[in-house]
Amino acid sequence: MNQSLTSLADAKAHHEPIAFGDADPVPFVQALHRMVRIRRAEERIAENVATGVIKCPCHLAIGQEAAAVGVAMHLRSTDRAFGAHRSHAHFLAMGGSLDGLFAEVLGRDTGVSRGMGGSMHLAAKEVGFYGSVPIVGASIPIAVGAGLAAQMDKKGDVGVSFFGDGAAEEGSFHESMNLASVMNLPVLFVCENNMFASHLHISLRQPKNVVARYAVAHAMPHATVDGNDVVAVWSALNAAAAAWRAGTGGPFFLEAVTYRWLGHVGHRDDQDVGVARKDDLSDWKGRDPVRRLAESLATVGVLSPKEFAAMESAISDEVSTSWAKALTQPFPEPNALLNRVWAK
Ligand SMILES: Cc1ncc(C[n+]2csc(CCOP(=O)(O)OP(=O)(O)O)c2C)c(N)n1
Repeated sequence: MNQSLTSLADAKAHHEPIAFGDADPVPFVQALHRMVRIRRAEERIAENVATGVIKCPCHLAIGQEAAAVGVAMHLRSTDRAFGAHRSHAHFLAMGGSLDGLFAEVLGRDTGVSRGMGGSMHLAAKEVGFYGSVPIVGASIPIAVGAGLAAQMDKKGDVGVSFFGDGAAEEGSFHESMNLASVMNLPVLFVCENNMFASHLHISLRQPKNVVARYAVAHAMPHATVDGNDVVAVWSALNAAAAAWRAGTGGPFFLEAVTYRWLGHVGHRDDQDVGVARKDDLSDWKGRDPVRRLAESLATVGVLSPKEFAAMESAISDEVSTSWAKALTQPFPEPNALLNRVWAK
């Protein structure tokens, strides 16, 4: 395989609108809706981290929306997906409740983890998002267990793990890849390669910037795509998803090359903590997954700029209403701290 990301890692490349190829553009209107909803929700969270209204650490995925949404377009509520510390986008892409997310980051009792987990402990089992685990690499083996369960249940479901390039440096990642491969488990490994682990660029941590080389080592089918191109992300999974649903699918490794617009944690852009960010950030903003998709949909005559503006405005209203509601929600009772330590 090509051991370098070449133009996929180039901030100045891939600014053009997205090509649909053989894909029907119509379902991507819904994809755009989900991506804008994630962006607006995270912008609202960022503002409230900045003012101190939100007290928990929040890792934002602004700029990475296409990877989450392109994968989620293939998923169904009986699948079991797992995320990590940066999972607002996965949760919302799969259809998790905006009210539940906002209440959770505000520590309220109606949050998806009853206000006990904050930004990094999200779950929405009703849509197949089983939980996010902020210990880097920790949820990857859990997704493999979900893949084993799916294989035994024979209903064509898949276990899914979302993680970053930094997580590929954990032992659990390699053990998980090996087991999924040896047992031919239906597991989707989604590496969002944003090229940073906290503040360290991949060029300072790894001999190569392609994470999919580990899929080669584990004899696993794989694809490395522009993670800011939702059609590319979706297309890369078509064959694997068909095989899972037919009950014949094994593991697949998807590397979505992307970039986060904000820093590792919080609302700042962290340009001062890495030379690459200072040089790259404005160009990566030009590779905006939302703008590129909106332009493509306009070009093929499926969503006009006016309709897109109306979509954005309706989403902004929904986000404002949901945020205002979350602020009125009660905090948990203090004794809940003890009552919820063990599951009964
Ligand atoms: C086992 C473990 N080590 C270190 C940390 C601290 N930590 C949190 S996120 C992170 C970087 C993760 O990078 P990556 O997996 O690429 O995800 P990204 O933040 O880029 O989305 C680190 C080192 C942790 N949470 N867990």
